[in-house]
Amino acid sequence: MKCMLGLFLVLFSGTSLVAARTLTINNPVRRVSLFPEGTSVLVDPGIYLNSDGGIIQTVLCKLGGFKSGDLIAVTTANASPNLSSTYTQSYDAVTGILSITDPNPTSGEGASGATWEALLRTLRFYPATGNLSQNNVRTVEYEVLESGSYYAHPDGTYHFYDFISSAGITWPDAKPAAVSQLWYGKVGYLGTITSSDEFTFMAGQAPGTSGWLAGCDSMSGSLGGTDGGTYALSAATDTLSEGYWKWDAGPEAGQLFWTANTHAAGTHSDKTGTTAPGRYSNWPGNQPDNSGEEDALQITSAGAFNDLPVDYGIVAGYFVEWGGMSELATVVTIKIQNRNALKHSAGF
Ligand SMILES: [Ca+2]
Ligand SMILES: [Ca+2]
Ligand SMILES: [Ca+2]
Repeated sequence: MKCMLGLFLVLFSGTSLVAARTLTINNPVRRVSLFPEGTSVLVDPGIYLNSDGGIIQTVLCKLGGFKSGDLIAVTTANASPNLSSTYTQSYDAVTGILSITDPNPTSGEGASGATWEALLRTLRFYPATGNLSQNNVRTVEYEVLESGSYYAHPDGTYHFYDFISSAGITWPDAKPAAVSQLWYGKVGYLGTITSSDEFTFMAGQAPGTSGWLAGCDSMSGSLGGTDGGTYALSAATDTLSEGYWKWDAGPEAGQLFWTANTHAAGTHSDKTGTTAPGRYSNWPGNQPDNSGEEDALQITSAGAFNDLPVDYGIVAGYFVEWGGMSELATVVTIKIQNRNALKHSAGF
């Protein structure tokens, strides 16, 4: 039986990418023969990886709509990427995800986008025997993960981070600015930190650089609880919420993470306090000090929490976070469709 497969390549590109490498499919529609059965095919021998962005650590190739026995893998049969001496690849036959990792991306060949591009051009699809004539669609979704840009959050989703340089930006301006930052179409928010691991990851986006986080102790709404409130710059609000530090963005919006032990209305000596149960803080011994009137949270250039005036004019920028994603960012989707099925497309 002669079998023919047509490859239909469909692009779903993101918008307003932040420091991200992107993949572009070379040929949106092409057809190849997979005869005889057992023949494999290069998914896209001309795939293009742009030269912008950070150092690539991992590329995930997710085979969707796959049948038991399907396989995707990279091979050096048609290219000679230097990465071949260092990369590892692992295919999960249950999820259909191929993970290709450079174990030493910062000093190895991972710094070269051309090397990764050459390797990805060798990605090959091996259809399961006996499934060529079935009316189904295979997809291959590429996800390029740059070193230090993503974090498997304890909430079970992936979170992405970046530091946006914006010298002198105030906290009230940084908060909406973070929302205007998109990661593959996902809306960002001013950074929130719920663990020491996340602090390390967040601060690692800009070592030695000061930047705003979403913490605030000038909140409207309920006091001291675990929810409610949002930033409000008014003397009355500040008096009531002084010393109660909450996150004012993201999934943690309204969560209390720190209460000053010496809190009292109008009292500003809140250097000693208590991290709320299950929350995280990273104040040094002399902070927060509410020196003058400080109601907004930063990571200092020394790598710790500090409270600052909301309109403090010499912070270098802000940390933005994208969270709650059930999957990693999608770069490209390729549909692999049985040619015969085109004649009966109502089934799709
Ligand atoms: Ca967070
Ligand atoms: Ca304060
Ligand atoms: Ca301070």
